[in-house]
Amino acid sequence: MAKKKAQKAAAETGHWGEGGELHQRSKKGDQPLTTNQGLVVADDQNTLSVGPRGPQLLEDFIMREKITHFDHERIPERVVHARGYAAHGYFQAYKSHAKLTKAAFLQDAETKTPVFCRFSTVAGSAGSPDTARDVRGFAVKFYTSEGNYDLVGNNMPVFFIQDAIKFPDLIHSVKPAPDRDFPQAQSAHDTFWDFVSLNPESMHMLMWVMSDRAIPRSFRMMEGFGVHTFRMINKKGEAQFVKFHWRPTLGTFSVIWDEAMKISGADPDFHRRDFWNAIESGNYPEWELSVQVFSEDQANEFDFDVLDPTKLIPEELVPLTPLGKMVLDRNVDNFFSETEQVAFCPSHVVPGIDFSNDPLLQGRLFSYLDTQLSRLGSPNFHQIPVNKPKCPFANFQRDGHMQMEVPTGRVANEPNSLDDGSPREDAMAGFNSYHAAEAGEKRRLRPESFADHYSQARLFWISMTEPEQRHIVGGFAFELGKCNEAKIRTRMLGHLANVDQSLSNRVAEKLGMSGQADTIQPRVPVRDVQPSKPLSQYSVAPESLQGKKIGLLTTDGIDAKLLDAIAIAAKKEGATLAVIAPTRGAIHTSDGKELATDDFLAGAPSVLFDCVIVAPSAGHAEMLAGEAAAVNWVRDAFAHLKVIGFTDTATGIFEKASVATDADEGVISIDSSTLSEFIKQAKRHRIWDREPQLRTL
Ligand code: HDE
Repeated sequence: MAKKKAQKAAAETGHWGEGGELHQRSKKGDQPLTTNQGLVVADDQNTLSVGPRGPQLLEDFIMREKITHFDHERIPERVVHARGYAAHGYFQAYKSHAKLTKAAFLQDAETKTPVFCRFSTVAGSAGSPDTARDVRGFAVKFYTSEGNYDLVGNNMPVFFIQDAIKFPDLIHSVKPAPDRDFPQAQSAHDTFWDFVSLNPESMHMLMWVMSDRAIPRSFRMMEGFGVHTFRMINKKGEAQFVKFHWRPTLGTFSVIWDEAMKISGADPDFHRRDFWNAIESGNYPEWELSVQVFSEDQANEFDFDVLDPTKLIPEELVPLTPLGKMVLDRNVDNFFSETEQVAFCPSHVVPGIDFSNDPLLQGRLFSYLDTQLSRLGSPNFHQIPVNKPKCPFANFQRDGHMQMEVPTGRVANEPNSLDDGSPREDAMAGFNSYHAAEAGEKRRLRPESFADHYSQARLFWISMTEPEQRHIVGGFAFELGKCNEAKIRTRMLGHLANVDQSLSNRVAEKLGMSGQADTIQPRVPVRDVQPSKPLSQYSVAPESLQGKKIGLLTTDGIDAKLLDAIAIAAKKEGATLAVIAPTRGAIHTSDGKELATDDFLAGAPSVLFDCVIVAPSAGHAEMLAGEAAAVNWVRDAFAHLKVIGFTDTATGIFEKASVATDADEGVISIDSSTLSEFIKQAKRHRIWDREPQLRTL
């Protein structure tokens, strides 16, 4: 009996080996630890050796299997978009879109199509920080009843180049230089700006990349775009051109550049943590999918070419038609199996959706399958669960590395007369390419209709609010300031002058290079353009705290009433509250209750929050004011244009931070009964008017 008891205790708490190592043993009925062959492992702590201090034996197949598998854990990261994060969810159409397309997943409002959606940065490696200045990938795999449809887009509606043949050059220019292997995850260096300044077609995209769009607040607060013109085809065979748009329900928001750089250090996982936590807490991110629908005749009337991926279609010209909603409601079970192994491909289409002749898109139709063959190591990667269609699929493709299926029967060809059960063609339900009439000489020739590189860059610039323009100027000045070659800076200033003279002048001034812009002759005259409001994220941003994070810096003895009031207000607004104290252990409220903290001061600077409150107890206010991290909390929050609430006890910290407690409407004295003004201001996201006083250059 005593022996049995001792055994039970050992199984639960572990058993200490001769050398003081812990052996945890499986309990009866539990899955024991096994090798990959199913052999139960008796000891996972010690390699087989000759005596306890003797040489180890090659015979130890258990140790060798484990180490061998570990040695091969890594696969090549994606050559672009290596850093990414994904989740499962569903897409549901609002109604039937049968007039537009015969795609099954858009025929009614009842069908819920499972999706897998991956967001990414482009330039950085898999371990690079989330808040680098970059384009974000926005790739969605729809597991439809007619096969997988992949909409592999970005968070910007245009691209750097017009022809796929330039993609390797573009990417080589932005990636770390081949000799020194830096800088990581940055476009702020000579090779990138040398390349783009020699490719004026990049100008429109550069405006987007230097804007706030390149430093999103959250994946949940990003727009998505299909970029290229695609076709939708209905049952009658009628085709229309479309451009795809994803709009986040929460609105489109960004951080400030100085903040983005600091977040990179404070929390390199800022976006993935935000995304994971939102889904875990049931705040499922949502996007509306819309299309701009236009005919070929309409397209011929536009003063830009819809096949040119450096051009967008202003919504004033073609408004959005909403199709349905995507909700992401389930985090992955395993990052590698799902997020890393997912293979998106623009050529994964379904009947009712087809391509256009956009030369960038045509190149992409080749690249993805090709790169995935080497990344995933086998032509059978479609059998990996995340890639596998959820509808039946069957063909005569056979064998290859890592064949997971066991195809039966002796026939692996068609036509055949030996197996009546063989999969066969279906001329009606099958995919039929749109019967576009094509003719022309076989040549390498860029269309003349692609030659206007500045008008839409200008359209973007004049559509921005003043703060957004300031940030674009700051973005260019920062990036060009990191270029050592003066000729690259003067060349870029010349291009910017073609976009807008004041833009060029302002960037030149910030660089200390006024009057030094090169003269660059546009290939075709720059057109007169009218502003397009939806291009500006802050002209249309909702005033809301939904999905945002309030940081509360406090100490032991925090006013319990105030804490309650903040927690209630945060909940009502759909925001998250994070309690930050000087140390990580629990603190006590003024009424003696224990309060768990969410993080500690040194590990949670104010850059991690959308708006902040500083509320130390009277007894600890002086101590907090003596902490540089607390002073920086206020200084940074102010510099990042955040709304700051404070209690009387916090004024010492403000003095040290040289932030006036009556600086502007975004610095607000609060107590438990006067929170509403703080909430009202915080809903504005940032106090834009504060910026010119803080950053003159
Ligand atoms: Fe990609 N792109 N791309 N791209 N792309 C890849 O495929 C490529 C382009 C985009 O989360 C690669 O599996 C070429 C535009 C996203 O897994 C590769 C060209 C747009 C993702 C590739 C482009 C994109 C990729 C690398 C120029 C927006 C990540 C790994 C013709 C419309 C998908 C992989 C994910 C990934 C090639 C340009 C979006 C090498 C040749 C334009 C979101 O195949």
